Amino acid sequence: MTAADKFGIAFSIGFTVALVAVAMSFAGMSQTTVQPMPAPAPTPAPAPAPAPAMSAKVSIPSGSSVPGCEATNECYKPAEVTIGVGGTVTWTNDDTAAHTVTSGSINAGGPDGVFDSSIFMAGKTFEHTFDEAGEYDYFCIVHPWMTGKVIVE
Ligand SMILES: [Cu+2]
Repeated sequence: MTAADKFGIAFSIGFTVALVAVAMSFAGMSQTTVQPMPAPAPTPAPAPAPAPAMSAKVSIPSGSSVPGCEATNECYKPAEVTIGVGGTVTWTNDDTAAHTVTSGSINAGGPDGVFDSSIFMAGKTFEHTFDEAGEYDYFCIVHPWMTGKVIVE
């Protein structure tokens, strides 16, 4: 084997090693240059439930002193309101007769003492602030077919 042969073998081995090194470095590079997965589209945050109103108005409509309004649940309008804790409901007597807004149920023990307007006249208002969550039935002592409900949440 001549010196040139030895050189050729050495060169060939060296060249192969260099090729492998280059290939490995490419492989390494290809790993380090992999593009990160695109970030998933942000999921929109669920919309928070709308906060309940902190006040509501209820009318005692004309004619509610005569039975009949209960057929369509319109003795108080609206007959059911929802407010947040700490909210206030204002009732206005839009009838010509006197009425009450009395908490409780005429079919379940009558007045429960949570609130009571006592009799208030045409054109007057009564309001009550609700500091605890719950469902509050009420009625009119004078005209017990008149019923309504306040939901506090
Ligand atoms: Cu009444």
